[in-house]
Amino acid sequence: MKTFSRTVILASAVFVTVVANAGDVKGKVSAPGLKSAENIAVYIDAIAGKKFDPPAQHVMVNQLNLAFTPHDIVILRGTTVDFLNGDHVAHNVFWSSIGGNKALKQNMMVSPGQTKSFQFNNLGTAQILCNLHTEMVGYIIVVPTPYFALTGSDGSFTINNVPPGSYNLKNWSVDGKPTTQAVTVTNAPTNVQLTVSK
Ligand SMILES: [Cu+2]
Repeated sequence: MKTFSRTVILASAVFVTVVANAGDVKGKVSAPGLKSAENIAVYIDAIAGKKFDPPAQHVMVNQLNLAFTPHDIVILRGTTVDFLNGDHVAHNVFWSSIGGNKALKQNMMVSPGQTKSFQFNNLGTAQILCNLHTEMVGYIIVVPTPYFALTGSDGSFTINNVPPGSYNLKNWSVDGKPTTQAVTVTNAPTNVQLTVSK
């Protein structure tokens, strides 16, 4: 019996080491009054004195079965998004603002099989729509650091590899009010609880 519990403890210790690394900011968003705690963007706000180069890696948003797939993405400012049309019908992808700035509106026709790319150099959220299919909607959330995550269906999230330091943790959701909370990241995994409401 003694040997058995020892084994269990050792096994759990190994498990924890594997899933939780130093620099991981893990947490859970509770979203009272919101439609869902899923697909809430959680990110570390701009860090004074730190600049992040536009990533070479593009992110793809497919237009598949008359839906933007994935429905929501969070990207570092400067990221290029490839809008692929995986359907057999044309789509007219557009957004009327980014972060509320209407000067950043964009409109592009994407033929079946075609990809149109766009580099997002401004912070804020773009609601992407299609002129031809009113049911199509998605969100692109452009943030100032590469330290971001989207919540899962239960509101949980993990932001990986955050360097030790003190930061402001922000969030964005379709129907909630964005909040800011301080977070201190050390060499141990950090746990945070967030509440987002209307
Ligand atoms: Cu469409």
